[in-house]
Amino acid sequence: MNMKTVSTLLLSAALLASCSGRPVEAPTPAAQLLGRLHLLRERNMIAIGHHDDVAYGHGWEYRAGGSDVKALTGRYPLLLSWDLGLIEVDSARQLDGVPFEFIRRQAALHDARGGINTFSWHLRNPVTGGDSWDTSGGGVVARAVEPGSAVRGKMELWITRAADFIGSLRRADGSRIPVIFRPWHEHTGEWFWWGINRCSREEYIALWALTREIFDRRGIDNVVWAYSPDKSNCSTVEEYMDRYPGDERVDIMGADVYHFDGERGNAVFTERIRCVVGAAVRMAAERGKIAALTETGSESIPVDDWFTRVLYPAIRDYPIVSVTFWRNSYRMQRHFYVPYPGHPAAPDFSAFAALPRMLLLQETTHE
Ligand code: BMA
Repeated sequence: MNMKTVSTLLLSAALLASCSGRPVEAPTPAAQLLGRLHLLRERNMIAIGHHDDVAYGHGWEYRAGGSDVKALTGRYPLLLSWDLGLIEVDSARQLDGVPFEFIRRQAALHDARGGINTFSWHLRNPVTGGDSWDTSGGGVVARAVEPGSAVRGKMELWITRAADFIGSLRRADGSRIPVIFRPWHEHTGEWFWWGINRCSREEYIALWALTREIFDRRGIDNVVWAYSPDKSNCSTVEEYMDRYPGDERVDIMGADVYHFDGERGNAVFTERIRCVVGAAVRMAAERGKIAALTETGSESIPVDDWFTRVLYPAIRDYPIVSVTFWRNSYRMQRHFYVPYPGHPAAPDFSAFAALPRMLLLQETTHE
C-alpha cells in the first residue's frame, strides 16, 4: 500500500463521516502516520529503521546520499531514527554532534521521499547538568514533576524546546511532518536518571503526563507516541506495564532489546525478545495499538549471519511494525549495528532486508 492509497483511505473515511452527518475534521499529521502504521501491521510488514543513518556511518560523515543501509541494499531504511539530546539547552548540535538544522532538513527530505522519522531524547540531568547517564542529584524525577519547584520550571522549559523543535518540522506546503516520539525510553533499566530505581512509578508516569500536557498545550499534532521499556526488569507482562503512562498517552508499545556476547548470547537474546516484544505485542493487541522493536542490534556484529539466523527467527512470529538498529558511529570504530560494505555480515544484512516481510524505503508494491 503506498501513501496515495493510504491518503485515499483516510479521505474515504472522512467522506463517510461527513455523509453520516458528523462534523468532519481533517486528520492530524499524527493520525495519518498512525493510520499508515496500522496498515503496515495489517499487512504484517516490518519497517527497517536505523539511527542517524544519513548523518554518518562507518568511515564517513555528512556525505550527500550517504547511508550504510543504502550502501548494502540500494535503499534507505524506511525509518530514520534521530535523537534530540541537547535540544533542551538550546544547543546547535545534538549529543552525538549532529546539527539540529541538518536533522530538520534530512527529516523533511526523508518524509518527502515517503520515509518515516522517529525521535528519542537523551536529555541532560536537570539537577546536576550531567548527561542522561548521570543518575546523581537525588530524586531528579521527583523534583522535575514537583509543582512550583525550580527543577520543574527547568523541565517545562526543556520539554517546551523539544516540543517546539518537533512542531517546527514542516513539509514544503507548510503542514507538519508526522513523527514518532519515544521519550523516557529504557526506563526499566537503571542507567538513566529516569530509570527504574531512580524514581517511583507515580513520578515516572507524572513525567510522561507533563510531557504530553506540554506538547498538547502547544498544539503539537504531529506526534505518534511510543513507550519503550528495555529488557531489564521486564520479564513479564506485569513488569512491562508497570510504569505504563496510560492508553491516552501512548500509541506504540515498543521494546528496546539488544544482543550481547556473540554466538553465546543467542539463546538469551531470543528469550528476551520473547519476554519484552511478546509483552508489547500482547498489550498492543488488547488495546488496538501497534507494537515495535524500537531499538536493537548486536554491537559490531560478531556473528556473520546474525540478522537471518538469530534476529529474524526471534521476531518473525510477532506482529511488529518496525525493527530499528542503533547507530554506526563515525568516531567509535567498534560501535556499529548495521554492517557496511566489506564487513563479514554485509551479505546477511542484505538477505535480511530482502525478506518478504522486511521493508526499506520505496517498496511501494509491498506497503
Ligand atoms: C548510546 C551510544 C552513545 C550515544 C547515545 C545517544 O547507545 O551510541 O555513543 O551517545 O547512545 O545517541
